Amino acid sequence: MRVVHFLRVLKAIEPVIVTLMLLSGTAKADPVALDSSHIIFHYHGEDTTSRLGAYVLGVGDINGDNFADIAITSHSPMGTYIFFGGNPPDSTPDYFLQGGIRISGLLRYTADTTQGILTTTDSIVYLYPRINDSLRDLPIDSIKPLPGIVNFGRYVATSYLDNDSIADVLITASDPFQGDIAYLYKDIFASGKFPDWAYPIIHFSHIIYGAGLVDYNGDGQEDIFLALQPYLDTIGYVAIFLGPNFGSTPDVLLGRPKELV
Ligand SMILES: [Ca+2]
Ligand SMILES: [Ca+2]
Ligand SMILES: [Ca+2]
Repeated sequence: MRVVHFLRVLKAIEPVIVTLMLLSGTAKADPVALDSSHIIFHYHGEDTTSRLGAYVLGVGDINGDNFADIAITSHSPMGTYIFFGGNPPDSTPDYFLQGGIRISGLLRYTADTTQGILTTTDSIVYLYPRINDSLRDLPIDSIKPLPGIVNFGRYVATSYLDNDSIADVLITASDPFQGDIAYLYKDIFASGKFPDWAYPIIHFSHIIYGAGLVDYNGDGQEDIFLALQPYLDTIGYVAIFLGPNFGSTPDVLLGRPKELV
């Protein structure tokens, strides 16, 4: 019987502590009603500089036991801890992977592997494959930015955008002379590793402060959203590019409600 019905991140309360809670089938999905007796997983970073939990993600079931597994990034040491879920979940890391900026969920990223996860560090996106219900300790491939581009992989979002069963990847980066850029790679580890789509910020008008893939208009096709914080421009908004054929300008701009300006 599967006891744990879902995994929920309660909070990353301090820079160096990550607390997770698991709700059983009899518990209500109301964080306000929970007390410390429900906290069954608690992990501290190595010290106050670890910045543990700047990014926390349920990455899917790596070890094939039907429990979702947990990824927690750390800046010191720079990398990502993976904890196998369970009842209770593992309280010591099962893996420590290079890449502590971002991590992706468990998807299929190449034609010759079943699944894997992506991590980012130092402007490189790494692929760790999942083979026989375990992760390889070393990445089998990586993507580096185009020449002159920095902060590659500050945001990474993945989904299946087309019908080839290979995940497609949205990655943000920065051009030091223009501003941030969003790239979309289809079949990221093939095709010469060049992006299939790009949206560059011009003249530092905005900073990309969030990026992801979501079916915004409910047509069954994933869409791209970019949260654009004002920089030299004075107006911030969320830009949405509707799939499956992404254009060079946003299809929808979600601005700040006028009554709040
Ligand atoms: Ca698992
Ligand atoms: Ca694809
Ligand atoms: Ca859509």
